[in-house]
Amino acid sequence: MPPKPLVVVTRKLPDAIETRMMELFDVRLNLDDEPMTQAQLVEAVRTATVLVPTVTDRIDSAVLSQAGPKLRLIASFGTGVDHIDLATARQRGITVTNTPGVLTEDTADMTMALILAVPRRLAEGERLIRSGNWTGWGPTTMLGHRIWGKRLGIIGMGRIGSAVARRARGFGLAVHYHNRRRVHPDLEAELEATYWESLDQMVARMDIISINCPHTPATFHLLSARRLKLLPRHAYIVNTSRGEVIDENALTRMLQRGEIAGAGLDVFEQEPAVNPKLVNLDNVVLLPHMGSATIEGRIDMGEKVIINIKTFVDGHKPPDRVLETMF
Ligand code: 8YV
Repeated sequence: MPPKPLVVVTRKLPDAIETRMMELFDVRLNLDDEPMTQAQLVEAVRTATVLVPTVTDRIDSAVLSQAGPKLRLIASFGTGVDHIDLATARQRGITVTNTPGVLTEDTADMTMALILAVPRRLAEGERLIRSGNWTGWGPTTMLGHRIWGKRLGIIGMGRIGSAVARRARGFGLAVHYHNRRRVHPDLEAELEATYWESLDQMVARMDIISINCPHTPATFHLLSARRLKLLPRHAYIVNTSRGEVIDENALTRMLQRGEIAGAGLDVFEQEPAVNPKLVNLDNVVLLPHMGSATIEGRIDMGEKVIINIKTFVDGHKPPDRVLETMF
């Protein structure tokens, strides 16, 4: 029997996934779940045939340039691939795969939860109870804003954006969107969605903005200080994609000054660091990057990773190959 390929997994994965990997491959697990240092990542790419990183690992050109000749596949555990230098991987003939599709519904649920939580002041209300300062119901206390009948502008109408739109319609939101390409007319009709070619034009007219596009060089600070200023003062922003899509400092300043009504953020520019000024604001709901954090989702992601590795080592094209041109 030929030797099994060495698969290095950078973080703790669900037990069922780790067990199946152990059956199939020669696996180096990270049972402590300590994120790897750059030196540990370099050691991993020098020795492994397959690397299984996550969003917390920076697989940049400095790491990849030290990869050994055995490294053939980076089977990332997650959908976003902005932590991997795809160009360098391609130059070195390393295949990159991800786990699309299986975290769509969970991430859309979390997006919807934030769309509800921020205007309805869910976290503030919860904090009030826990503080012991709640003095009882009042006709004008804890008033938020109605969701029903408002306009939602979705930036990035891919799988997750569409899943958010389906949920949003059930809550009486009018769906608007901006995307690199206009979606198929059938999908637009199903979602009764209004397409905006101009992002500037769209953001200036929305009540709520949801970021659902990937982070790429083209979407870095897509919501720049200039563009954020176009939003109406009563608007809310929700981000379950990547922190880098919004200029976080500019957003924080606007939230502090009341130039925008509020924000629901599951992702940040310098994770796990969160701007302390954001933490002190009442009109924000902050979550620790848990959009796809369900046990079912994590197992599905792990299954995809296994399928990608197995098909690759068996000499076939893995189903979830990532090409630079996709982003
Ligand atoms: C994952 C995510 O938890 O898949 C993604 O792109 O942002 C997250 O929901 C994480 O990336 C796992 O690596």
